[in-house]
Amino acid sequence: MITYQDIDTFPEWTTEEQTQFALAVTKGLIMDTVRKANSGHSGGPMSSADFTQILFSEYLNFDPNNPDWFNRDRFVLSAGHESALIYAMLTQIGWLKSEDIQNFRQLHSNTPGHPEVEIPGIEATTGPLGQGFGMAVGMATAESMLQARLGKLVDHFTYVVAGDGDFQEPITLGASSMAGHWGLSRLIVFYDSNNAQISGKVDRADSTNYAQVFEGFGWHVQEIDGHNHEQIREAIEKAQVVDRPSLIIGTTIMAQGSATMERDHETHGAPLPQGEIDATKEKLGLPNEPFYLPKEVLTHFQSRFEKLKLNASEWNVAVSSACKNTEFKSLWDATVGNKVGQIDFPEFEVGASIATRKAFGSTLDKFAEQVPSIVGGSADLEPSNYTGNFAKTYSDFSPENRSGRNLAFGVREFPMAAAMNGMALHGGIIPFGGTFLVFADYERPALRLAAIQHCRVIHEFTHDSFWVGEDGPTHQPIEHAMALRTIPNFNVFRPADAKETAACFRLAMDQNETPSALLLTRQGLKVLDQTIDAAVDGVSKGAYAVVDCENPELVFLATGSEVELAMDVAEAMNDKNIRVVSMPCWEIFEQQSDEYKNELIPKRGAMKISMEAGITMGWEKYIGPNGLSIGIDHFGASAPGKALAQEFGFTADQVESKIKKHLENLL
Ligand SMILES: Cc1ncc(C[n+]2csc(CCOP(=O)(O)OP(=O)(O)O)c2C)c(N)n1
Ligand SMILES: [Mg+2]
Repeated sequence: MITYQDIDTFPEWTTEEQTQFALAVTKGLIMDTVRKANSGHSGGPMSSADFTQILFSEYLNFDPNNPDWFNRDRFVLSAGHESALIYAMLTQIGWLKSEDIQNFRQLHSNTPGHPEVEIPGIEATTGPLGQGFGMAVGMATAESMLQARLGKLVDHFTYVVAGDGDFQEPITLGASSMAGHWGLSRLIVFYDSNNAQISGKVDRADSTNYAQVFEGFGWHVQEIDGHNHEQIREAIEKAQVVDRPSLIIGTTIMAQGSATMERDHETHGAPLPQGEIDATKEKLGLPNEPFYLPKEVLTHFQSRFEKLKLNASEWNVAVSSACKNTEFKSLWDATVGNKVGQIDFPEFEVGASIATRKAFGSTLDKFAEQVPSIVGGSADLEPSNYTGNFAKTYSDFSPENRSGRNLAFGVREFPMAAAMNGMALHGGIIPFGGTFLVFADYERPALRLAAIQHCRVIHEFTHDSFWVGEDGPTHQPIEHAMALRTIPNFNVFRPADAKETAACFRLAMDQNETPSALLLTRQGLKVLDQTIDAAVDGVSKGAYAVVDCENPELVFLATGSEVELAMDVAEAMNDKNIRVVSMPCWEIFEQQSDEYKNELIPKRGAMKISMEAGITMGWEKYIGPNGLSIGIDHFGASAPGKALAQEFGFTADQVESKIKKHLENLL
């Protein structure tokens, strides 16, 4: 066996010998990284290492000088716990330094426990199993959509490494079904099938025939020995040319290469014992030296770099040349360049009764004409979400119609939300996705990951309260608005009328670092008597007065449909000095100056009353100890919306008497 002692003759070794040694070095790095942190995962990275090393050193297209190069292949480590593996790759590329991997899992290091998107070379934050897979489907979708519109300047693969846990998560199945339906032929997934997971052998929990399942989804499936390098290369090359998404199922061995712990599931989430590491290094022909990474291995790994750099610089020239055409340039700037300029708004007649979901549809139609990067669709609630006109105008994205801008997501809320994150991370696209607010719970893990990753995604959540009516308690959101507000870096908009809806949509497009949810009504709401500019101005402060007075005795804080209610109550109580505040977005309001916040909602001297058709928990923040919350702290019921409003105390009369009673009790 060739060992480190022969390193001087490294250039004379066969390519396979060089690859084998580089792989041994990678395994050494993985073991040392996890050992030094005394925390992390060793077994999985070692079983996925063959595929990943070959992919990175022989196939992956990137610009060594620029991790953000737009046309790079995307690589998503869906098995995020295998982070030590990707950090070993990034160290060999040169985007991470040896110090970085020695700081694994430490505060402010470039090598956190699970891959985080802020790190150069990391495409997506992964760790919640299955979501990396879902995001990769979104990236491959974005690539295909952009290529249809911009040509071969967008032309790359999306690779995934996924483990048993990813495949057991149902989101993977939903996302794969979408990918098969859309024929995403540039998506290539390696399944590290190592028959080990945290609690033991995989066959304790799973006997699925994934080859059959994925063939059923319309994928191209190959089954290989995941440690056989020739089979890996052949499988990648085959996967690159087939007309369907590809699954390469690699049968692998947990902790492959270790001295005595191969196949042991206990290696999943722990450093290998130092004695085992020493023995493994000896077995692999490595010196007993921590973080051993000889320059010969780096040179071997980087042997393609000149070619890769040339390729990227030729691409830059091709972009400049294509952009000489002004029409192309404006499309390029609007998509890849992420430029959203001045946009015209739809018009809404003051006093007309328009459901905010319908206003969303009109706004979408108007904006989509002017903003080519808007793409998206509904999780099979097209008529309810009012995205049908968009679908008709821009047609469904499909294998035959790559330039379609509508995504018929089907009833796949969680895969939809994860794919939207992938599209946003890919860039060039502003994705939107619609469903009922009550089903935001189905998407929640992806909403959270959108917020963590600073993704600009726009979620349209209609049927936003008990006002849904007859569909009953299963379809009536109660805790949802407040539950969404608990997610950090996540904007929850609940607009009061059609104009506010358009303004919220516009604002959401400018939130480059923050996901947005628009909570919209099924029922009609009166269009407020203000200009669109006033609505934009008001919404951009998060909260503003729609009925104002000086030195208010009562301040009503209302969102969405309850703004109209608040205005009716204020009119009925016109013997009092009342300010009505429409509060479409708490998060944006919180970003305003203290002066503005305290002026609009005085801390003292005025009684604050919140009105929102949702749980009251949370409103204490604004109403203070003596305030009153009009809300609903129990599930709804099946009946017409108006009957429910009566039943749940949401008529102006009932609210007025509650307020009066509250005032009396305080005296
Ligand atoms: C959604 C989700 N559930 C649970 C976990 C905790 N978890 C991390 S890895 C893992 C086991 C995964 O097994 P496998 O993919 O086979 O990884 P291997 O042990 O082969 O490295 C679990 C349950 C998680 N990260 N995400
Ligand atoms: Mg496994």
